[in-house]
Amino acid sequence: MESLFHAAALTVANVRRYSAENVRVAQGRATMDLRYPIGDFAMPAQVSPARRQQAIQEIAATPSKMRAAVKGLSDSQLDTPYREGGWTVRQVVHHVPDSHLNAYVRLKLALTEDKPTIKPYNEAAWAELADSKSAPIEVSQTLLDSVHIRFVQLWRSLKSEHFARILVHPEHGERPVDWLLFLYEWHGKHHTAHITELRKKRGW
Ligand code: NI
Repeated sequence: MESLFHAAALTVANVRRYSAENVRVAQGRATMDLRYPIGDFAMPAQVSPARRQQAIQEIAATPSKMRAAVKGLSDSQLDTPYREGGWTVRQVVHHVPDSHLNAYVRLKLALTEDKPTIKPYNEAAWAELADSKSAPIEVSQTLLDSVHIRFVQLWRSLKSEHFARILVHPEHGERPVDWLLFLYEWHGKHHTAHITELRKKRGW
Protein backbone atom coordinates (compact mmCIF):
# COMPACT_ATOMS: atom_id res chain seq x y z
CA MET A 1 0.00 0.00 0.00
CA GLU A 2 2.74 2.38 0.13
CA SER A 3 5.42 3.43 -2.15
CA LEU A 4 9.13 3.58 -1.55
CA PHE A 5 9.08 1.89 1.78
CA HIS A 6 5.68 1.70 3.27
CA ALA A 7 7.15 -0.32 6.02
CA ALA A 8 9.52 2.43 7.01
CA ALA A 9 6.81 4.83 7.89
CA LEU A 10 6.60 5.34 11.60
CA THR A 11 4.19 8.20 11.31
CA VAL A 12 1.23 9.12 9.17
CA ALA A 13 3.24 11.99 7.76
CA ASN A 14 5.95 9.63 6.64
CA VAL A 15 3.49 7.17 5.15
CA ARG A 16 1.99 9.94 3.10
CA ARG A 17 5.31 11.36 2.13
CA TYR A 18 6.54 8.11 0.65
CA SER A 19 3.33 6.83 -0.85
CA ALA A 20 1.89 7.77 -4.17
CA GLU A 21 -1.35 6.21 -2.98
CA ASN A 22 -1.33 8.31 0.10
CA VAL A 23 -0.65 11.50 -1.73
CA ARG A 24 -4.06 11.00 -3.28
CA VAL A 25 -5.56 9.83 -0.04
CA ALA A 26 -4.34 12.83 1.90
CA GLN A 27 -6.55 15.01 -0.24
CA GLY A 28 -9.71 13.88 1.49
CA ARG A 29 -10.55 12.82 5.01
CA ALA A 30 -13.34 10.47 3.94
CA THR A 31 -10.99 8.62 1.61
CA MET A 32 -8.38 8.53 4.33
CA ASP A 33 -10.68 6.50 6.56
CA LEU A 34 -10.95 3.81 3.88
CA ARG A 35 -7.22 3.88 3.50
CA TYR A 36 -6.65 3.23 7.22
CA PRO A 37 -9.44 0.91 8.32
CA ILE A 38 -7.68 -0.04 11.56
CA GLY A 39 -5.93 3.30 12.01
CA ASP A 40 -2.35 4.27 11.39
CA PHE A 41 0.59 2.25 12.62
CA ALA A 42 1.88 3.19 16.03
CA MET A 43 4.34 1.46 18.33
CA PRO A 44 2.73 0.02 21.46
CA ALA A 45 2.81 2.39 24.42
CA GLN A 46 4.69 -0.28 26.31
CA VAL A 47 6.75 -3.06 24.79
CA SER A 48 6.94 -6.22 26.90
CA PRO A 49 7.73 -9.90 26.24
CA ALA A 50 3.99 -10.64 26.41
CA ARG A 51 3.17 -7.88 23.94
CA ARG A 52 5.84 -9.22 21.57
CA GLN A 53 4.37 -12.71 21.79
CA GLN A 54 0.97 -11.27 20.94
CA ALA A 55 2.43 -9.62 17.85
CA ILE A 56 4.15 -12.85 16.79
CA GLN A 57 0.85 -14.72 17.19
CA GLU A 58 -0.86 -12.17 14.99
CA ILE A 59 1.84 -12.52 12.32
CA ALA A 60 1.46 -16.31 12.51
CA ALA A 61 -2.29 -15.94 11.92
CA THR A 62 -1.98 -13.49 9.02
CA PRO A 63 -1.96 -16.03 6.13
CA SER A 64 -5.11 -17.76 7.35
CA LYS A 65 -6.83 -14.43 8.02
CA MET A 66 -6.02 -13.28 4.49
CA ARG A 67 -7.42 -16.52 3.08
CA ALA A 68 -10.60 -16.09 5.07
CA ALA A 69 -10.92 -12.47 3.90
CA VAL A 70 -10.93 -13.42 0.20
CA LYS A 71 -12.77 -16.72 0.48
CA GLY A 72 -15.38 -17.19 -2.23
CA LEU A 73 -14.65 -13.98 -4.15
CA SER A 74 -15.05 -14.16 -7.94
CA ASP A 75 -12.44 -12.87 -10.38
CA SER A 76 -14.44 -9.71 -10.98
CA GLN A 77 -14.72 -9.12 -7.23
CA LEU A 78 -10.97 -9.70 -6.88
CA ASP A 79 -10.40 -7.09 -9.57
CA THR A 80 -12.47 -4.48 -7.73
CA PRO A 81 -10.58 -1.65 -6.03
CA TYR A 82 -11.02 -1.70 -2.26
CA ARG A 83 -11.72 2.04 -2.50
CA GLU A 84 -11.98 4.51 -5.34
CA GLY A 85 -8.55 4.95 -6.91
CA GLY A 86 -7.06 2.26 -4.67
CA TRP A 87 -5.59 -1.15 -5.32
CA THR A 88 -7.80 -4.03 -6.36
CA VAL A 89 -8.33 -6.87 -3.90
CA ARG A 90 -6.00 -8.93 -6.09
CA GLN A 91 -3.26 -6.30 -5.87
CA VAL A 92 -3.67 -6.17 -2.11
CA VAL A 93 -3.34 -9.96 -1.87
CA HIS A 94 -0.15 -9.90 -3.95
CA HIS A 95 1.24 -6.88 -2.10
CA VAL A 96 1.25 -8.56 1.30
CA PRO A 97 3.85 -11.25 0.46
CA ASP A 98 5.82 -8.68 -1.58
CA SER A 99 6.01 -6.57 1.56
CA HIS A 100 6.59 -9.40 4.00
CA LEU A 101 9.34 -10.93 1.87
CA ASN A 102 11.11 -7.60 2.16
CA ALA A 103 10.42 -7.53 5.89
CA TYR A 104 11.78 -11.04 6.32
CA VAL A 105 14.99 -10.10 4.52
CA ARG A 106 15.30 -6.92 6.59
CA LEU A 107 14.93 -8.91 9.79
CA LYS A 108 17.63 -11.34 8.73
CA LEU A 109 19.93 -8.47 7.79
CA ALA A 110 19.33 -6.81 11.16
CA LEU A 111 20.14 -10.05 12.97
CA THR A 112 23.30 -10.84 11.05
CA GLU A 113 24.93 -7.52 10.23
CA ASP A 114 25.98 -4.47 12.21
CA LYS A 115 23.32 -1.78 11.67
CA PRO A 116 22.63 -2.73 8.05
CA THR A 117 21.11 -0.16 5.74
CA ILE A 118 18.01 -1.72 4.24
CA LYS A 119 16.80 -1.32 0.68
CA PRO A 120 13.52 0.48 0.14
CA TYR A 121 11.37 -0.59 -2.79
CA ASN A 122 8.75 1.23 -4.80
CA GLU A 123 5.73 -0.72 -3.70
CA ALA A 124 3.27 1.29 -5.74
CA ALA A 125 5.26 0.40 -8.86
CA TRP A 126 5.54 -3.23 -7.77
CA ALA A 127 1.76 -3.39 -7.52
CA GLU A 128 1.50 -2.32 -11.16
CA LEU A 129 3.71 -5.15 -12.44
CA ALA A 130 2.10 -8.00 -14.35
CA ASP A 131 2.16 -10.59 -11.57
CA SER A 132 0.55 -8.20 -9.07
CA LYS A 133 -2.14 -7.20 -11.52
CA SER A 134 -3.19 -10.57 -12.83
CA ALA A 135 -1.66 -13.63 -11.17
CA PRO A 136 -4.08 -16.00 -9.44
CA ILE A 137 -4.28 -15.06 -5.75
CA GLU A 138 -3.58 -18.66 -4.71
CA VAL A 139 0.03 -18.12 -5.75
CA SER A 140 0.48 -15.32 -3.25
CA GLN A 141 -1.52 -17.09 -0.56
CA THR A 142 0.87 -20.02 -0.76
CA LEU A 143 3.85 -17.67 -0.89
CA LEU A 144 2.59 -15.91 2.23
CA ASP A 145 2.15 -19.25 4.01
CA SER A 146 5.76 -20.16 3.28
CA VAL A 147 7.27 -16.81 4.13
CA HIS A 148 5.36 -16.66 7.40
CA ILE A 149 6.41 -20.14 8.48
CA ARG A 150 10.02 -19.00 8.33
CA PHE A 151 9.32 -15.44 9.52
CA VAL A 152 7.48 -16.72 12.59
CA GLN A 153 10.08 -19.39 13.36
CA LEU A 154 12.67 -16.64 13.33
CA TRP A 155 10.61 -14.27 15.50
CA ARG A 156 9.98 -17.03 18.06
CA SER A 157 13.70 -17.76 18.33
CA LEU A 158 14.67 -14.21 19.30
CA LYS A 159 15.94 -13.25 22.74
CA SER A 160 15.28 -9.85 24.26
CA GLU A 161 18.59 -8.40 23.10
CA HIS A 162 17.74 -9.22 19.48
CA PHE A 163 14.72 -6.93 19.56
CA ALA A 164 17.02 -3.99 20.27
CA ARG A 165 19.23 -4.64 17.25
CA ILE A 166 19.25 -1.79 14.78
CA LEU A 167 18.59 -1.47 11.09
CA VAL A 168 19.00 1.74 9.16
CA HIS A 169 16.45 3.08 6.73
CA PRO A 170 17.95 5.47 4.16
CA GLU A 171 15.31 8.14 4.82
CA HIS A 172 14.17 7.42 8.37
CA GLY A 173 17.38 6.51 10.10
CA GLU A 174 17.80 3.91 12.82
CA ARG A 175 14.96 1.60 13.85
CA PRO A 176 15.04 -1.35 16.25
CA VAL A 177 13.94 -4.87 15.38
CA ASP A 178 10.97 -4.28 17.72
CA TRP A 179 9.72 -1.74 15.22
CA LEU A 180 9.74 -4.35 12.44
CA LEU A 181 7.78 -6.75 14.63
CA PHE A 182 5.00 -4.35 15.50
CA LEU A 183 4.89 -2.82 12.04
CA TYR A 184 4.23 -6.19 10.42
CA GLU A 185 1.72 -7.17 13.07
CA TRP A 186 -0.15 -4.04 12.00
CA HIS A 187 0.49 -4.46 8.28
CA GLY A 188 -1.26 -7.81 7.89
CA LYS A 189 -4.29 -6.61 9.82
CA HIS A 190 -4.32 -3.36 7.86
CA HIS A 191 -4.56 -5.03 4.45
CA THR A 192 -6.92 -7.77 5.59
CA ALA A 193 -9.24 -5.01 6.79
CA HIS A 194 -9.18 -3.36 3.35
CA ILE A 195 -10.76 -6.52 1.99
CA THR A 196 -13.17 -7.27 4.83
CA GLU A 197 -14.37 -3.65 4.87
CA LEU A 198 -14.99 -3.73 1.11
CA ARG A 199 -16.99 -6.95 1.50
CA LYS A 200 -19.06 -5.39 4.27
CA LYS A 201 -19.72 -2.30 2.20
CA ARG A 202 -20.72 -4.31 -0.89
CA GLY A 203 -22.59 -7.01 0.99
CA TRP A 204 -20.31 -9.70 -0.51
NI1 NI B 1 1.19 -2.32 2.65
